[in-house]
Parts: sequence; C-alpha cells; structure tokens
Amino acid sequence: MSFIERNVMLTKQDKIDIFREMTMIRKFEEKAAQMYERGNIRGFLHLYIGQEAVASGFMWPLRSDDYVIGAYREHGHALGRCASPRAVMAELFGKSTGVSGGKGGSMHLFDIKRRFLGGTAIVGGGLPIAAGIGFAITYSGGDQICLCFFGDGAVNEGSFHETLNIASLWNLPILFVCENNLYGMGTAVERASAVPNLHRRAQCYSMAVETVDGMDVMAVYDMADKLISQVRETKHPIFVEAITYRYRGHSIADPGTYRTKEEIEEWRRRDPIVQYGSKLMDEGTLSPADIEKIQSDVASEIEAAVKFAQDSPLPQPEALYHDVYANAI
Ligand SMILES: Cc1ncc(C[n+]2csc(CCOP(=O)(O)OP(=O)(O)O)c2C)c(N)n1
Repeated sequence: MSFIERNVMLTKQDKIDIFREMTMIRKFEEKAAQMYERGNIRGFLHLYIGQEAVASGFMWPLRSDDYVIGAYREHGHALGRCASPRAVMAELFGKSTGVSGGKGGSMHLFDIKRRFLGGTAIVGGGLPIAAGIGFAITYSGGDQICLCFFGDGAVNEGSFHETLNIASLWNLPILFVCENNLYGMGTAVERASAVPNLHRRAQCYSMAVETVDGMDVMAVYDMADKLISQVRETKHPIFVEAITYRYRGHSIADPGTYRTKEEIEEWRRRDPIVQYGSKLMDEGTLSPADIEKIQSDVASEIEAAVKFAQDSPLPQPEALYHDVYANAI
C-alpha cells in the first residue's frame, strides 16, 4: 500500500500492490464477520465485500496530503488509505490501540496521520464535512483535494443537495464519489429515487459528472487519476457515480432477502478481485503461484491483526475526555 504521484504510469509493482490491497480489504472483512459472530466485535458491522475496486481505484492516485472522508461502510476506505490492519481490527474490537482509540468502532474509523477524516453513521453526514475540508483547503491556499465517499442513499438527503450547491458556488476542491451499490438497506435505488441515474441529480449543481464501472479497478483508477487532477487544477468539484454491488446484506444482521440468489450470482461473476487477478495473469504480471502467495501472506497479516486486537487493552474511562477538541487543519 503506497501513495504515488499523479500521471506516473502504474509500474508492475503498483499493479501487484493494488491487487494485494484489494485482497487485504476482502480478507479483512471476511475475518471481521467471523469475529463478529464470535462476539469479539459488538454494535453494527457493515461489510464492503464486492466494492473493493472503488476504494482501491479511487485512492491510489491521491497524494498523501489529500483528504478522504467515508461513510459508515468504510473499512475498505480506511485500509485503502493505508491505515494499518492491526489498528483497524483493534478499533472494531473497541480496543485502545484502534485507529480511534477504541471509542469509534466500525462506523467511526478516523486516522488523522493519513488524513482519513472518518466514517460517519449518519447517511449523508460526511458531505457537509467534506465541504468544510474543501473550504479549509481553499482558505489556506493549499492545492490538496478532498475525496468524499457516500452511498446511493445519501443522494436523497438534504445534506447532499446543500453540499453540492455550496461546493459548486464556492469552487471547493472536492471529488464526490457515490458508490451506487443499487440498494439503500433493503430498498432498491429505483424505488427510492425519482431519477435513478444518480449522476443526473448532481448535474444541476453545475459540475461535471461521470459514471464508472465500479467492478473494474483499472477503469476506476484511470477515471480517478483524471478527475483528481482536474479537481486539483480547476478547484471545482466533480461528481462521479461508481456502479458497484455489495454481496452481503446491508449489515451483518441483514439476511438480504430482498435480492434474488441469481442477482447476487450474476454480480459475483464480475468479482473485482477475480477479474483483476485474471487480467494480471493474462498480461504476465502475476502467476497463479504469486496469487496464492499474496493470499496467504495477507491471511497471516490478518491473523496477526486479530491477535494484536485480542491482546490490546480496553480504553481507560478517562479517555472519554481526550480528543474532544482538535486543532484546525
Ligand atoms: C440520516 C439517516 N437516515 C437513516 C439512517 C438509517 N440508515 C442507515 S444505513 C441506511 C441506508 C443507506 O444506504 P446507502 O447510502 O446507499 O449506503 P450503502 O449501504 O449502500 O453503502 C439507512 C437508511 C441513518 N443512519 N441516517
């Protein structure tokens, strides 16, 4: 996992690292589900399985001083932004060594060193925060951008419309990424949105809009590389809709009976990691043995993360009074 500068062609090692990162996100989540079932993780747990190409493809072209904000399905974003799997797992376990000191849990991952300014449990809640970050960048004369992830459900929230309006009016350097996984809890997009082509909802705020196949990591990377530099240069926001799919239910408690097995199978056939792995094998970047080795190395790293989380202490009661106020960015 690393940051690269824009317009640098992906090297062979970058491509391998992207594959490794997507594998890490997938296996980390599978392990988190298991840990939840064993009672090591409490509260809510929203899995990102199926959407890995969006997190990896969008974050790979970012600079280390750019900002990222997620929503509540944000384990993949935190890991893609280079947060350590140990610190993310410890956060899920509610331990003091977690990215948010064990006080946030699954929906409130936060890593200031990597400028990952959090998940948020409120649908659409990250958008106004992104506007604040964008304004702070502009006000301080910086050339960073803010990458803001949210789900299709957020497009029906007032905060979405207020944020896009002000971001366009004030020329805030934000790339809005809607991860359209076709459902908000159990409700299909076309049953919730009068205009189901969600990018059209953003068009009326006078900004460029794009759509991308969120199951194809290289398509996402190319789009992200282009749009991130465009936002950086023009200081004007852009909206992109990534069409993707979550294989699991809305949260771990949701059996997902509102979708047919056939529909899920259809999307699984386009699995972003399998597709990308085949492409890398076809072009000779990876062999089947390399893929197996990556998978087993990642599995060992995750086992170590679980052990670290298990062995870590719970936060002390006085931690309640820490991290209440922060310095301005
Ligand atoms: C303001 C607000 N309304 C309702 C909820 C309850 N809620 C939690 S998740 C969710 C669905 C959101 O779906 P989407 O934004 O598409 O994200 P996805 O689950 O697809 O990642 C809802 C309605 C909430 N957390 N916040």
